[in-house]
Amino acid sequence: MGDMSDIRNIVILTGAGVSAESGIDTFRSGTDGAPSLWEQHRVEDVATPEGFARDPDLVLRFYDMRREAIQTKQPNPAHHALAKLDAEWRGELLIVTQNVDDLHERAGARRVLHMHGEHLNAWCTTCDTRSRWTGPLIDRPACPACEARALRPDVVWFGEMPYRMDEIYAALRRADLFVSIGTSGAVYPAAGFVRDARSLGAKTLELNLERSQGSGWFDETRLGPASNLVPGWVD
Ligand code: BJW
Repeated sequence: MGDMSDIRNIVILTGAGVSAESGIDTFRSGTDGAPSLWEQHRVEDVATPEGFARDPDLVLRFYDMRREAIQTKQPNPAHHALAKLDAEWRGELLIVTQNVDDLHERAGARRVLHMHGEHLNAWCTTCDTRSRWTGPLIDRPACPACEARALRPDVVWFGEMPYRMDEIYAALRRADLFVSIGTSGAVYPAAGFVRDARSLGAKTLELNLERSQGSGWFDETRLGPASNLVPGWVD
């Protein structure tokens, strides 16, 4: 993917691997996609509506803890390189991130779409309002709009529809290049974007620490840490 002269529109998909070197844990490790554990719970058990219904305190504690941790982390060279590309690229560009952290934005990227939601937002399940989330959700703060004590993290759990899919597919249809960075290819629909992009005529490039479940679908896969590979690709 060295020659970019015939590329005008780019879609970049990022996953937990792009934030790993900022000190934020990934969800799975290795090519078998084995889940990491949080207090003996699989992420698949805490990141579901059923898990929330079963034990809301456990799930709220998990998100309160992660939100607090993320605020102490800083963007790494991969986020900065993507922000630079975003600032300089004159064609269409969309960074579709599965991450709920705000490290792309804190690095200065503007064209970012959070398909799995954002840690900084709470969602009122009573009146459907999204608000910036301040104190811990475990304390059941009131919704600023309707005052119900029914806030949950504004993130997409298994079985829920990821956000802004129409915009994502519209961008994939126009893309000349699809780049996937630091994602295991274990979670759909994001894991299917490479096939969608390919069948729509885009070139496809994967940047990942190790081969992923989707590697076979890419025109090219480069292996290494994102903090090294992404600046190398952008420059
Ligand atoms: C580095 C690195 C470094 C590390 N440098 N790289 C059977 C078949 C197909 C689908 C399904 C199925 N059964 C159920 C489904 C659907 C389900 C699904 O996919 N399940 C799978 C488990 C099979 N999906 C859903 O339910 C989704 N909704 C849905 O499908 O709705 C219907 C629909 C259909 C069609 C169109 C539209 C809609 C919703 C999925 C929601 C996922 N939510 C989570 C939690 C978000 C909130 C939170 O953060 O807590 O999203 S789960 C978790 O996984 C999180 C992530 O965004 C997501 C992906 O993880 P990611 O980013 O890939 O991280 P890891 O840890 O898996 O991988 C890290 C990678 O980085 C690795 O490859 C490392 O090598 C690499 N790496 N260090 C570079 N330094």
